[in-house]
Amino acid sequence: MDAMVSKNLKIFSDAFNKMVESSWSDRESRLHQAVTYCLSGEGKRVRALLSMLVCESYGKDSSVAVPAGMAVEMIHAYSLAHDDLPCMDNDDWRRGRPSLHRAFDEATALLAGDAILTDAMRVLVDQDFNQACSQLTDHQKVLSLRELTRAAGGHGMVFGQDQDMYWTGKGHYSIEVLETIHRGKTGGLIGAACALGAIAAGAQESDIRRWRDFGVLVGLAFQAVDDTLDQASNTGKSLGKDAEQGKLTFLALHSREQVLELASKYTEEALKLIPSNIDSQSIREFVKTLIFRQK
Ligand code: GRG
Repeated sequence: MDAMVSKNLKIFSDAFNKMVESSWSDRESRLHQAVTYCLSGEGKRVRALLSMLVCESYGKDSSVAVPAGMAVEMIHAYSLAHDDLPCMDNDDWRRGRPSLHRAFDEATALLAGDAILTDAMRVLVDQDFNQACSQLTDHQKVLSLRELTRAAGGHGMVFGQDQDMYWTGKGHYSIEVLETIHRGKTGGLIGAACALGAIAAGAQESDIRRWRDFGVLVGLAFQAVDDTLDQASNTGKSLGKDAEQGKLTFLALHSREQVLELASKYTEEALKLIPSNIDSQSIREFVKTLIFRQK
């Protein structure tokens, strides 16, 4: 792993674990135990790293983007927990251990997801809850909340999930339908992660827009590669679940080689959007490694 990436991963993990520990330390409460379980899973933290690397490309200290990383990782974690519920994908396994409703129960998993979603907004604005957000101005907080709620709500991730469920098992669909789903489900939040990193760096509006579009394309590439890993045994998820459920995936429309080619194409398109007057080498290298990941 690149030194810049591992440095940021350590900064993020230390701050995130501290926030989880201090905010949900009520060991008697089942809800708090479930929230802690969900947030302490072994995720790759790709979204947080993107926020921090974008911020750092402006020469700013990446710790300014830690609240952004926390918020996107929390929304991501809640979405995985709700996605695993029996009424959605019904998955028993996540991040190499029992999914949240299997470790607790369905009602607790639903409530823990609700709590994490709501508190994802709180980590950005409430310094009594998360000291790290005191580095952001009020304007940056409002911009971040707008970006995040647009990406995660009924016109973003939740819409993508709804479309995914609608099309699952239908057996006929096009690349356009697939892209609409994944722009919402995966691309939107990754786009927000990048935009929030730019907001934390104090970038101008045109740059924030570029980073959002960059992230959406990186998200499409990320999803395409994720689809090729459905049969891999080291992802921490159940094996072959997409194929079993008749999921709408890139692999259902193309060969594995074509899907990986498409992922490279999305990434190339994304790289063209990076503003030219900054030092973007680390983030460029990082998004390229995402195409070759094995989990
Ligand atoms: C339930 C509202 C709601 C939305 C769910 C994001 C999502 C929508 C469902 C999760 C399942 C899924 C396959 C999402 C696609 C995005 C994706 C590739 C998730 C896995 O992300 P990683 O690989 O996971 O970054 P880790 O565990 O490393 O954080």
